Amino acid sequence: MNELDKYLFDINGYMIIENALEQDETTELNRLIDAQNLPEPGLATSEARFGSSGSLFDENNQTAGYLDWGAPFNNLLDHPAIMDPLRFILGDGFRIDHYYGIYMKDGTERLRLHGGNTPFDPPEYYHFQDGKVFNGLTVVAWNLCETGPEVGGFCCVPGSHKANYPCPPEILAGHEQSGSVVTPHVDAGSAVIFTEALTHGTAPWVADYQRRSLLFKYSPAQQSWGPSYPPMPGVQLTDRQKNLFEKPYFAQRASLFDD
Ligand SMILES: O=C(O)CCC(=O)C(=O)O
Repeated sequence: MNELDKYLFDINGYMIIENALEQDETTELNRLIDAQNLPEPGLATSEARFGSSGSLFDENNQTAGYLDWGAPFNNLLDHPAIMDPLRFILGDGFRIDHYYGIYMKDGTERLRLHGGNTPFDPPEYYHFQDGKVFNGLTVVAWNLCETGPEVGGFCCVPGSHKANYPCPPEILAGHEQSGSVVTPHVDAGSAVIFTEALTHGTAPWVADYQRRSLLFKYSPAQQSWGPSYPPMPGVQLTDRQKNLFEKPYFAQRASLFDD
């Protein structure tokens, strides 16, 4: 994170890490998803999710989701391209809170705009103090295909993580037609990092290829968004990857970094 990256994240509430993955990494992730023979995505948001880390609200329904589908998924957990941005956004000791995939077919509906600084939502905040940013739940969305204004996908109201007024109904209703909502162009292999304090959602999908994104949601060390924690997958993990599965606590937490 150089000074420009910090400035832009502070004013926008999101950033794009361009071409974080090599093309063969994206191809392999897509191949592993194909191998699952998932049902066709539906037109409703509820039918456009896959591979989640179990139920957030049911302790007895905890599975490892797509992290059980092979090392390429687990390599994304602490991919070198995201670790410095996440340290800047969340501080050291952040943890994987939950994760799921999004797949959409031509015609899959939008997801309403949500998040935003006002009204205040305790686990989803953006705060600046003592020369540092502090954030709650933060998302790394790995794009396995191209998304953007022509086709749909992630959209947001840039800067709304600092909003002092609730998002007006004209913007909520108008969504991507409103001039305030941006659907950034994001290439396959790039990652969008955004604070959940940002007003964001999904623009409807209108492409002849399937949208695929892998959403990893991280919380700061001391916090959990949901009542359950994702289980460690049954594949070999590095020590640092294992640390990301630590339960929420702050005191004496191991660093995720060598320096
Ligand atoms: O389409 C996206 O990438 C945003 C999805 C989202 O905000 C959500 O699943 O809560």
